[in-house]
Amino acid sequence: MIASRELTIFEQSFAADVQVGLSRSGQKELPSKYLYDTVGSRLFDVITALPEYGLTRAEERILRGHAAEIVARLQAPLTVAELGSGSGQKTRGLLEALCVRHPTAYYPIEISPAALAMCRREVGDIQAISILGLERDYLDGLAEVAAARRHGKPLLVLFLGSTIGNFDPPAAANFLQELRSLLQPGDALLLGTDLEKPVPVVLAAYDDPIGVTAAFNLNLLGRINRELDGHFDLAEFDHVARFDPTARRVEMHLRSNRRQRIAIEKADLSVTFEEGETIWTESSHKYSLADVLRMAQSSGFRCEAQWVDHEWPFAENLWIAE
Ligand code: AVI
Repeated sequence: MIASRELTIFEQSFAADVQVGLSRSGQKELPSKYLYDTVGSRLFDVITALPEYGLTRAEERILRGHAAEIVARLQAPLTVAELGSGSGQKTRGLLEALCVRHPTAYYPIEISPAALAMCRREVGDIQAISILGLERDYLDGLAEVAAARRHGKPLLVLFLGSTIGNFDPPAAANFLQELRSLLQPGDALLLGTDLEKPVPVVLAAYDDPIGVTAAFNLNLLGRINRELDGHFDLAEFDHVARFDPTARRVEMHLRSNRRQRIAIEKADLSVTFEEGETIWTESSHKYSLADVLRMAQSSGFRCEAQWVDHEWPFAENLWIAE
């Protein structure tokens, strides 16, 4: 039971997730969504600029190089909803190409108000765009956009950056099916997926030599200290990136470098870590092009086109709701 006195609703669910995840009898886990507080979001932005992390640049190359071609395959006019817009930087070229063709309403959907503000600054000067930011969970925000659609105007949903890879496969399948259920036949989804690549390349992307990804991961314990009165000593945990070849995913863990007991006051929890025991904090699945086609089919879409970056294997996939 978590003491609810003086906890905000957000703190209560954060505390409950921490309590469940760290009390597991086997592998301890924390949900990766908590990596993204203000500090974590800034660190993630730095990750996207690291030479070892080619994912974001690959997607930017595809969107820049093929914006006209992508737009030519879409109906006009349409409304754009972006799930997790981040700064809006990589979407800019695509939005420009859409707005040249037709005035376009753009709904960035983000739980972070700071990201929404950044996104408005980044794309607000595009001619003929109207921006309506929604501070919501992805599917709640999308449901709102879909409910407000006028005269059957088609929707383009953007889910970029291979964020789908942070869901485990059953959760990804559920998410895509729910997303599809909010759409009408003919609506489009542009989905970014990071592709399989040599294991050393993947591992370097999630364990960079200057330690930005380590800081991003450790910040989760810092956040528990700050927001839930935790007592983690960050120097007693190490960032670890592992590749699981069967699941085809890279995993981030935080490994306790000694036996220790940690109290987290607002989660009403005192938890023991053995030396070498880890907390699993994130998975990032890597796909084949065939995986993406299968996912489209099993969630009620057909894959209209795939654009692949060969410098950093990454695919931008245009799916049409059937
Ligand atoms: C947001 N997401 C797609 C990133 C990824 O590559 O899985 C998060 C990340 N974690 C560590 N580095 C980047």
